[in-house]
Amino acid sequence: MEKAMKLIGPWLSGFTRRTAITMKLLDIPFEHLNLNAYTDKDEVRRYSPMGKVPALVFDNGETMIDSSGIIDVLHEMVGPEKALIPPSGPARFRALKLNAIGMNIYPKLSSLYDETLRPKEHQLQSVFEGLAEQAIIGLTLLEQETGDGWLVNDKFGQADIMTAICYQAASMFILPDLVTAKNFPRLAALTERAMKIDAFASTVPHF
Ligand SMILES: N[C@@H](CCC(=O)N[C@@H](CS)C(=O)NCC(=O)O)C(=O)O
Repeated sequence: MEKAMKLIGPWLSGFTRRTAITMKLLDIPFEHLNLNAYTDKDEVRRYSPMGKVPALVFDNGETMIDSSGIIDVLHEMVGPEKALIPPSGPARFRALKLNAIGMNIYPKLSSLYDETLRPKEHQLQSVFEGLAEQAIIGLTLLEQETGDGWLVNDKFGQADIMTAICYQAASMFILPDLVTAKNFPRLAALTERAMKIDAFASTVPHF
């Protein structure tokens, strides 16, 4: 029997989550190891020596970290027809451009969370505000690019996945007062559409 790949990381990590959603949509079976980079450090390092998640252990035993590289390999495995990003041209450009905005919003949300872990006397309001401002600018850019369907070629793909992951993390957990359906109606609607897709809905973290 072929050995299933192992995906290491929790759904609370948006990068792990996008990798899992991709694997589910591409029908690539995997075993999920729900290990947290911070609270399960030693176990994570057995697979991912730097302690980063996601890490994917391929069926040949090799391990890769970083969701972008992993997803690139997964897309190559299934071929351009099934890949969740257009193979070339303006549609690919748009997908990469919008996905990159999401990929740069998410670390701001993670840093905002990390700031809350500091003792109050070591927290800086200016740091909170700076990070929140950058996240909001990114979400505003995505809101402006969102219509009634999916973001690229009206096919659910990588840009939609990262956009909806960012909107959920911001609205449900990190910036619930600022990131609301009232302020970002198109992102809220896009996320609602994504929630109808099992691969997406089945990976919502317990915020
Ligand atoms: N660019 C990486 C980012 C991965 C990342 O930062 N993961 C976080 C969890 S969301 C992590 O591993 N944190 C632990 C650490 O940096 O030590 C990717 O796309 O996979």
